[in-house]
Amino acid sequence: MNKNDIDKGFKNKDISILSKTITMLESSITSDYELASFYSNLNVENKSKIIGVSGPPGAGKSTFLNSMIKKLLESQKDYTIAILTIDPSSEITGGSILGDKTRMGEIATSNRVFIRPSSSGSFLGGTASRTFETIKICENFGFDYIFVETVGVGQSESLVGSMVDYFIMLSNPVAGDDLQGMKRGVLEHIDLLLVNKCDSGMEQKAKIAKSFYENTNGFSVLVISSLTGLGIEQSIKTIEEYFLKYDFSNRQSQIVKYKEKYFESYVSEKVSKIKKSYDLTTSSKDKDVKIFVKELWDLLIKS
Ligand SMILES: Nc1nc2c(ncn2[C@@H]2O[C@H](COP(=O)(O)OP(=O)(O)OP(=O)(O)O)[C@@H](O)[C@H]2O)c(=O)[nH]1
Ligand SMILES: [Mg+2]
Repeated sequence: MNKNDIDKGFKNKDISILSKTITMLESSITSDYELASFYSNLNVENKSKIIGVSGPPGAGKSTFLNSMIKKLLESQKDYTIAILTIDPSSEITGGSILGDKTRMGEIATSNRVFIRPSSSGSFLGGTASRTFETIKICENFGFDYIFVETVGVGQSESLVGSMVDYFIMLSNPVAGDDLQGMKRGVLEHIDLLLVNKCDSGMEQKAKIAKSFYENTNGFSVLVISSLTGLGIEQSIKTIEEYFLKYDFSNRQSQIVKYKEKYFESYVSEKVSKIKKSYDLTTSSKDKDVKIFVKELWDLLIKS
């Protein structure tokens, strides 16, 4: 596939060409990667709404996306939607991705929906780097909405938070449980917290969780059930209201913020890797520090 094919495919909204372009982006063949990444660097005026959906494993992220997007497709007859699913704990297609597709069965067959697992590299920031480029390719392709589903595990989540316009966190209907384990870097990204599974006897607990979250943090909180549909329309309304006021010209500064975060986590991951091989109780001399920095430098240059 060459540049002409991709240009033509994007113009004709050919999903199979989009799919192949993302595969090229994930390829270890340099020329493939370079051609595909051209489309992630295009600076076109685009209005895709980019939304992160995160939360602990099993919180109901995929089920929520399924019921919310189903409603969105019904109400807006011309919307096109991309869903990227990331599982940082697994290589390319393992983990919960099979579960994600199954849970999104009702929308997966729509020709207005594109679902794509985002591949992971060996490095956490690497995962996010590919995901960022995939988002940009989807943006250039021209989707109205791009959703990024990510399992809530600290650092990668915070990186995803910095690359989206709106960040939704799903939580279980038990107050405090999920947020306690969450890093501060993640909390600052949350725009909307959804207490899911407010059904089958959990209604009271979910309401207590809602007021707990509302009082402790500054973001909006809704109780929902992705199974019964409770609160789904309200969720869509909240998201759409946000985008009515959203300044898309902020994108550039958002990209800079994401890149800062990416560099930081890239370096800090390398630092912790080397730190493990040092006995910090004994090595405190300048000489040791220099060796440490030299090893860090070598590691950064090599990767
Ligand atoms: N009772 C109830 N169960 C739900 C609801 N939403 C999801 N579930 C169930 O929770 C389980 C996990 O749902 P998923 O949508 O796969 O959750 P997830 O957060 O995408 O999971 P991972 O991608 O594996 O992290 C499934 O058995 C769902 O049927 C809900 O609103 N109410
Ligand atoms: Mg899922």
